[in-house]
Amino acid sequence: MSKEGDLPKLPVRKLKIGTISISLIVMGLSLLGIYILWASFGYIGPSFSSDVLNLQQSTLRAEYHLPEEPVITDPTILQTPPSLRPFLTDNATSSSNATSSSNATSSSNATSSSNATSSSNAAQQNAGEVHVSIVPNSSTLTDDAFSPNPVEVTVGQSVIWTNDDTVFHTVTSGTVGADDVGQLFDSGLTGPTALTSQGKTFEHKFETEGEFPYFCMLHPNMVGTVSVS
Ligand SMILES: [Cu+2]
Repeated sequence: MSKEGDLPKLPVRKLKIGTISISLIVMGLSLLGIYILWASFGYIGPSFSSDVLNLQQSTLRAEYHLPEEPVITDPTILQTPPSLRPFLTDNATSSSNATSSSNATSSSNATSSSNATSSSNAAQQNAGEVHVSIVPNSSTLTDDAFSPNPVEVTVGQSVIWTNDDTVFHTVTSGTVGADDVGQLFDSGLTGPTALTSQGKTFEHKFETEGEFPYFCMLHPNMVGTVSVS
């Protein structure tokens, strides 16, 4: 036992000290090199978070032909976490009382008229406007998310979309990925026409004949058509 233990000890210890000291020197020189580079050039990488995320946003928006990121100025929306913004109620979003009351009246009008839509479409066309409902749970639907679909109007008539769902939707002209998305009409992601919550309405007057497809930017599976004759 003692012979075996005594003999190999000396060379092993010498080898270990050599390896460790070389490692320490290499590590020290590396750190010194990094420090010299940092001291002479400073930080030269991308400043993460905002810069990189903004770049990603604009690149992806360009790739999918989405409009520029909207600048949100409404303090109520800014103070709400993005994930909760679809659930903003009319009371919460109303920075002015006037908007909430007008929303309330328009929603009551819309519900009564959407009931009427099924019974008499002709009566509504006389009024110069046609109502389309964004039906409840429409985020899971496709060409039945908007009712009626396709909606038929004559030149000069307006279509009024009412969000009868409880989540945020958009009514955006064009088809997903097309170059002209939102050019004809777009309820948008912010602003007074944004269909952020139940009862909100968006109106567009159709001045030319044609078939006008539209969709929801937040749920591109939701598609509809306005047929103008
Ligand atoms: Cu939607």
